[in-house]
Amino acid sequence: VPQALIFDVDGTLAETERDGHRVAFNQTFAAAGLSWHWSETLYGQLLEIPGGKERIAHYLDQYCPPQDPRLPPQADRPAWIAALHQDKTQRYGQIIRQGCLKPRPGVLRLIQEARSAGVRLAIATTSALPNALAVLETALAPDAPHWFEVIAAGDIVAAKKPDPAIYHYVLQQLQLSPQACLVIEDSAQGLQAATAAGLTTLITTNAYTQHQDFSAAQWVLSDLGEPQRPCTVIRGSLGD
Ligand code: XBP
Ligand code: MG
Repeated sequence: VPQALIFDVDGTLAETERDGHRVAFNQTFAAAGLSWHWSETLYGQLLEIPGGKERIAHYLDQYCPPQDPRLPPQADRPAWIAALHQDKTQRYGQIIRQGCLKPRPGVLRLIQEARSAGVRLAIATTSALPNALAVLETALAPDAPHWFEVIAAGDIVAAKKPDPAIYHYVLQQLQLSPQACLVIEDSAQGLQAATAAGLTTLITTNAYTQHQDFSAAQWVLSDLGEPQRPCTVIRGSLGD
């Protein structure tokens, strides 16, 4: 039994990308007078860049003409992107808090069992802190942020996943070795970050990540399962 569980947020605790983050980005772009629209398919590709600001910067680089006169000059772009992202965070919070976001199967059960067994809990997410809190409070419970000893989010470290920095940070805060912890993630970038920090990872896949390379994971499951609706084991043995 691990001493601590470290959870990713987006795609792991709840499905937040397609109808949450993606919609908030598009609302922000429209409000800023930009003709950008991130379709479900394009968003799947853009998800390879974790972090909202990083994703916008990547989109500008790869999909927009370099000398577009409607865009600010290169030197002003980091601040412009940060402002867009701040607006997106606001809108995402509204979408999540007004909606009826459900946790993924088995998430609440595992967290509750861990809490009653005295297993410590932490969060390691690329998303901004207000967004992570909105998901915890809406999908889990209003007091859920207090269940987690560490909530490491967004810019708390300089380099986002797949860099291991966020996991190093969580381990340092918990004062635990990687061997004492288990990570639950949904994406290859998250798995790469955790693995590089020496952590063992359980993957629950979703529509955006199911085709990714999870060979470094200890277990790959469709989800965490419920007693009435068991998960599908994609790789690994639950006896391990
Ligand atoms: C998911 C992400 C995030 C969100 C956007 O991170 O890649 O970038 O899509 O979040 P994780 P922000 O699965 O590690 O939680 O706009 O708040 O950056
Ligand atoms: Mg994720």
